[in-house]
Amino acid sequence: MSEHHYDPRAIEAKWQAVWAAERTWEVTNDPGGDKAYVVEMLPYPSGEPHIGHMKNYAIGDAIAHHKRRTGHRVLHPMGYDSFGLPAENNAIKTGVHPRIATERSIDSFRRAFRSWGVSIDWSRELASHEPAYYRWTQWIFLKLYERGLANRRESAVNWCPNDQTVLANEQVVDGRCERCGAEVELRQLEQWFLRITDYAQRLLDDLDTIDWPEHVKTMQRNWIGRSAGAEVHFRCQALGIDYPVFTTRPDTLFGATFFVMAPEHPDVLRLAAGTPAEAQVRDYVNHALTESAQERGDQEKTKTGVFLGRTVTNPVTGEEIPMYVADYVLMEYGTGAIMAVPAHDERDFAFARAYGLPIRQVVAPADGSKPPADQAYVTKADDARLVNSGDFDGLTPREGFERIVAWLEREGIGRAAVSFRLRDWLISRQRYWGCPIPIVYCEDCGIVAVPEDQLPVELPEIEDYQPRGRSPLAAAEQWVNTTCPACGGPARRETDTMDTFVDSSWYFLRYCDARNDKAAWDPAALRQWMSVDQYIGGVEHAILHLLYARFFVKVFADMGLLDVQEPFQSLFTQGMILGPDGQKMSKSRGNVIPPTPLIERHGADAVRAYILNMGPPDQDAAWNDSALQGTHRLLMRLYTLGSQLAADAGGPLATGVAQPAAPSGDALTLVRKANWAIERVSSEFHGRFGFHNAIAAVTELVNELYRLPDADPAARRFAVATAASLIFPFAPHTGAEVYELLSGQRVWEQPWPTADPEMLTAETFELVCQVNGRLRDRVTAPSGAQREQLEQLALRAPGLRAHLDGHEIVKVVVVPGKLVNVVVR
Ligand code: ANZ
Ligand code: ZN
Repeated sequence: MSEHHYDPRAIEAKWQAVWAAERTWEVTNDPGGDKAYVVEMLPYPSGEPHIGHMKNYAIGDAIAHHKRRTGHRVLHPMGYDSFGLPAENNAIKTGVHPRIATERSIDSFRRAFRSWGVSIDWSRELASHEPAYYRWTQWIFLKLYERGLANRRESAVNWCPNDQTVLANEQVVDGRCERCGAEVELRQLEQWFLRITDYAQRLLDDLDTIDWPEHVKTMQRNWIGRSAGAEVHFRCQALGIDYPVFTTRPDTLFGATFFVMAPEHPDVLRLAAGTPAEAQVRDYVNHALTESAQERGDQEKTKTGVFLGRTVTNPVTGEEIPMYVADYVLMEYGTGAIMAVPAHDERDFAFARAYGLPIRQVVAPADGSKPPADQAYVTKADDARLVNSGDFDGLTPREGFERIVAWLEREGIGRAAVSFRLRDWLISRQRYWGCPIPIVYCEDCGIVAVPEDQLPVELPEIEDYQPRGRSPLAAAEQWVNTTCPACGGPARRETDTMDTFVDSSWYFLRYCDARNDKAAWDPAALRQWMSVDQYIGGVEHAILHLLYARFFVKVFADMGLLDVQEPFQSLFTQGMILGPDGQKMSKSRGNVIPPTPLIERHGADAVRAYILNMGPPDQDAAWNDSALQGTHRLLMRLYTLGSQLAADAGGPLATGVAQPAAPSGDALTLVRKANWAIERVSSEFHGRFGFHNAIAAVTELVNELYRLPDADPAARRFAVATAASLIFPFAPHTGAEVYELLSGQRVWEQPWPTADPEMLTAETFELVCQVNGRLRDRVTAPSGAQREQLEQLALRAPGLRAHLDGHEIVKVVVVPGKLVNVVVR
């Protein structure tokens, strides 16, 4: 068979050249037809792409190909998330400018994607570090600023001492920097925030409108963290000030025996001023400010705090209750102050125990039993009742909640309220390699936005990237010193740059109109393509990127720049490829599988198809070299079949590769198998993308072709062409080659095959149909058919009609797999 040698290098180079020369995968924005917008999360270009990238793009590419061949105009673009810390840290180490290193890496990504045969519309390629892109990132910032959605304010922020920059809450994992693992410190700094909290409710509600994995939605819901409760005002008579608290348990208001403020609460020092507690409070606050949010939130931690020397009035009992400052109350949640109900809240209970404060039970089991005395009784179920709560005694906690909130509202000292865990998005970074924030500081005018026609504010060239507690840009005096766009006086540029998550929150919009140099996009282009029909990426972006992108889209919708509310209608999160040892791939474990040598050996098609063949693509799976060889063998066998058949026929036939009419014998078996495969493969594109099942179906079809070498050639050609057509989304070069060998046609220009229903039943037999024991007809019946189905088939057989009409059926005898005898009178 050597003349039919499968040479993936030659085949892949051939088709890649065709696709590049003909720009096969480019689409215009001209309206018409059904659209499908397929996007894989854009890569961060660092070094070379790894095998995980290959999985991401293999999945997306298969979907894009299938969409094209089912009649859609498909937009399948590519870009690079090319600002960011790794390139800058590399620059500090090696002196290579981040732009040089990044662009080098982009080159190798681009080369890789071409050599993998990914069907990308290259005319829309973008990179977020290019001024032509970040000019619009800056424009977006200005739009948010105009709408009051971007603001600069001082607050306690997460500081990574290693990366020397602030981090968003989302970038702190278990108290550590998501990137480098260093323990995060709290610092009081002036930073830029985007008011994503204004959109909390919509971000929550609209999760119900999108087709995303349930666990990703759950992560977003938890991150947004909506709590329904009440705001209640507690008056400090001495200062004549009302302090609101947020509580989820207004039903426990009669049990509030003390009051606690967060150390950052702006009134803490004022309250303590002039009391004997003043010095101690000051020390406590200073200490608390150095603790991480992680430490402070720790349930197990011994509770500490200091009496503020003041009291507030519990509005329902009229009692004066002491005010404390304690670090277990966080400034960023609710109002930064709480009513403490030690009998029913664990943290308050621990604090009351430690400081000898009264614990008053106001909720009790309905059956009169006593809850354990050494812990808080936290239940709010209907089998509990309010006690020690005046007129509200005897109500369930749920009823108590409603009635007490209604009472507070009537009295004007409280109201129903909702709190979100979600915080505003901190976007300023004290680093060089990012998008400059288009703001200047003027001595006279204060904060001034750079006018739109002066964008982009380009990143200046600098020599020294070392951050020293401020952005390296601060040292670029030439650049920093500028004139105020408002008054023309001296001004200084903002030296912080934007978090790279800002860049990646809108790139899928830019793809729709990537070469527009008059605007970030033309809304008409977005009307063409948005929302993304299928988004594919790693589950590690479940919160950050996906939440930020949703926020941006909602803001743009409010600005009339976009007609949809959600960026990604369907989301698919792929699992990881693990090393051969079943462990996460890492340099230190030495279990990394680099794609390039594998592709040189087996071809890109084999590697792509193998990756999809590893199992359900949303699951993690370990690398297995012999399974890769198995997939390679499948492609080889398919190619061999195709080239043999083509050689036998002396080249592509005018008769083509259509399904032969009325096949029988082995030909029928093959035609049936091919139709079965069409059905199997097609169904995986509508389900959970179980492409391993699809490839298994093609494998079975190929096996059948080898088992029946003498079947009629027309049926063989049909079956092989079908296999090529079906494998094309997963192994595009080989699919295209085999299809062309047999038909002279381009497989991607052919519609996706549809199964012939006649050919979908597995095996059949001839059912003998009798009336009163005499043969009247024979009909084809499915082998596995049950009694009722056989009876129906026989009663409908044309040959029986005349013998049944006008007669009474006495009984029907069925011998499954053989005959039906109808007894009439
Ligand atoms: C009184 C009470 C009684 C509470 C009770 C709970 C149980 P979630 O569910 O997470 O929204 N709280 C409010 N603001 C806080 C802050 N800034 N720092 C720390 N704790 C704060 O939690 C809401 C509850 O957490 C609120 O309801 C409040 O304590 C506390 F039996 O108020 B509760
Ligand atoms: Zn000015």
